[in-house]
Amino acid sequence: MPGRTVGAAAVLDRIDRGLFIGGRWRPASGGRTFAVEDPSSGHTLCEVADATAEDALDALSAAATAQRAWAATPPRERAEVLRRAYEILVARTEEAALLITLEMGKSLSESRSEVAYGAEFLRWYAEEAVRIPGDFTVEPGGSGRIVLMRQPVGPSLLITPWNVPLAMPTRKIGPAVAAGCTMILKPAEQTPLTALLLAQVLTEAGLPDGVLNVLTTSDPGSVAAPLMRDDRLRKVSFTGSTEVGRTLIAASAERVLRTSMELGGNAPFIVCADADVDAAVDGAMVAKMRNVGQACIAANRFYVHADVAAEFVEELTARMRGMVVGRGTDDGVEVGPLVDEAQRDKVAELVDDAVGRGARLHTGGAVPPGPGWFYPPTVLTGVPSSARLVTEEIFGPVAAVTTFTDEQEVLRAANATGSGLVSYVYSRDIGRAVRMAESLETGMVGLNRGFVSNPAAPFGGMKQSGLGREGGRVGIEEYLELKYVALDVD
Ligand code: TXE
Repeated sequence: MPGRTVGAAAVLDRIDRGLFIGGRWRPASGGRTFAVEDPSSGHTLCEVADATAEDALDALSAAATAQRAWAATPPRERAEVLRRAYEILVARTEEAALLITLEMGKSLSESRSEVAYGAEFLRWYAEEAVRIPGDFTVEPGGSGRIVLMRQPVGPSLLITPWNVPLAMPTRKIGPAVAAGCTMILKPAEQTPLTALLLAQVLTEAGLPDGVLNVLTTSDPGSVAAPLMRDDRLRKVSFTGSTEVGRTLIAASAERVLRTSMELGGNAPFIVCADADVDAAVDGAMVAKMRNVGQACIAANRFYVHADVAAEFVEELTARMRGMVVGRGTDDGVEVGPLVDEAQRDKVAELVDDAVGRGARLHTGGAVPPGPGWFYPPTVLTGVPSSARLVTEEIFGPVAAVTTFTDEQEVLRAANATGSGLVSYVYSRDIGRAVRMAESLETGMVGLNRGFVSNPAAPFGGMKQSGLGREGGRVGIEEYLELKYVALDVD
C-alpha cells in the first residue's frame, strides 16, 4: 500500500544512523556501514554505522567521563529523565512499532504491544530511582554502627538481542539509569534502528551527554572484547544465546567483571488431565506464537496428559492452521517472517530432524516459496525425546507435542534439560499446580497462564538460562554495589 511505503520511508528518515557517543552522532571510524534487512523481503532497508574497536573505546571513555556526575545527580532528576522518556516513547508508539516491524518482522500489533511493554520499564524504574534502600544497624555487641549504602556499579555494557529490540534495551536502560550507571548499548546487528530511536528518546528526555552511548556493529565480538578487557568497564548485562553468554562469562572471569545473563530457554508446557483444555490451548497460542515463537520464554516442549491429548492437539492444530501469515506491516497479519535466513533454516532443520525420527506432522512443516524468511505455524506429535525440537531452543512457530500419564514422569522430563527459564502448567487442581510449580527447575512458572512477563516481575532463569534478574524491585540491584561503613559512636 502506498501509504505504508511513505510511512516506512518517513520513519527510517527520522532515525540518526550514526554511532551515538558522548551525546553526539558520528560515523564509524573508518567510515564503514552495514545493511539492515527487511526480513519479509530480504531487501536492504538502510545502512547504519559499523563500529570498530576504536569506537568502542571512545564510547567507554565517554561513559567513564560521565559516570561521576551522573552518580551524583539527585535520584529525583534521574527519575524525571525516565518519566519524560516514557512519555516521549509512548507518544512515538506508532513510529517505534513500525520500526520494530520493519527490521525484525513481527506484526504491527505485536510491535505496538512491545512498545507499551518496553516503555513500562522506563516508568517502573522512574519510580524505583527514588526508593533505593539503605540500612542502619546497631552492632549487637557494642557501640558500633553499620551504615549500609547502595552505589551505582559504574559504566555498564548492555548487549541486547534482535527478538525484542525495544523492550530488551529498556529493561536494562531503565534500572541502569535509575541506579546512576552510565551505559554502552550494543544492539543486535539485525535490529540496530530501534536502539537508535531509543537514544533519540532519552536525549530528548534530558539524559546528559555520555550517560547512554550506542554502538551499532556487524562484528559484535571485536567491539565487546576490548570493552570487557578495560578496567573502566564495571558490568556486562547480556541477553542472547547461551553460547555467546558462556564466552562473555569466560571473558568476565579475567577481570571478575559483574555480569547479568539472560540466556536461552527450553520451556515445558504441561497440560494435566484435569486442565481446562480450551484455556490451555489459548495459553499455548500465546506461549508458543508470541513473537512467532522467537522468545526465550516460548513454550518449547508440550507435555499433554494422554486423556486430553487428542482434544488439545485437534484444537491447537485448528488454531495454528487458521493463523494469517504475511508481512508484519499488512493489516490482519498474525505471523510475520522469522528474523533472518539463518533462523528460518534452523527451524526448518529442527522440524525435518523430528519428522526423520518418526514425529507426525499435523499442520505446517514446509518452507513456503517466495521471498522473505517465512515459516508456517506447525504442529507435530509423537516427537521423541532425542529430537532436536526437544533438546534445543526452537525459536520458531513450531509446537512439538508428546504425551504423559504420570505427574512424576512429566516433572522428570520437564526438568531433564540444562535450561531453566520458565515453565507452564495447566491444571484445575490448585494443590497439584503449586506442587508442580515448586518442583519445576525454572526461574518463572505460568500457572494456567501462557504469559509471564511484566515490568513488575523479576524475570530470569535457573541453571544455564542465566544469572541475575531483570525487572521488578530487585532488577535495580543488578546495577548497584552494596557498601557498608562501620563506625563507633562513642
Ligand atoms: O544470538 P546471539 P543469535 C537464542 C535462540 C536463537 C539463538 C541464536 O535460540 O536461535 O540464540 O541467535 C551479540 N560478543 N537466542 O545468533 O549471537 C549479538 O550481536 C558480544 C535467545 O542471534 O547470542 C546480539 O546483540 N556480543 C535469546 C546478541 O549477542 C555478541 C535472544 C544476541 O545474539 C557476540 C536471541 C560476541 N562474541 C537469541 N556474538 C534470548 N535469551 O531471548 C554475538 N553477540
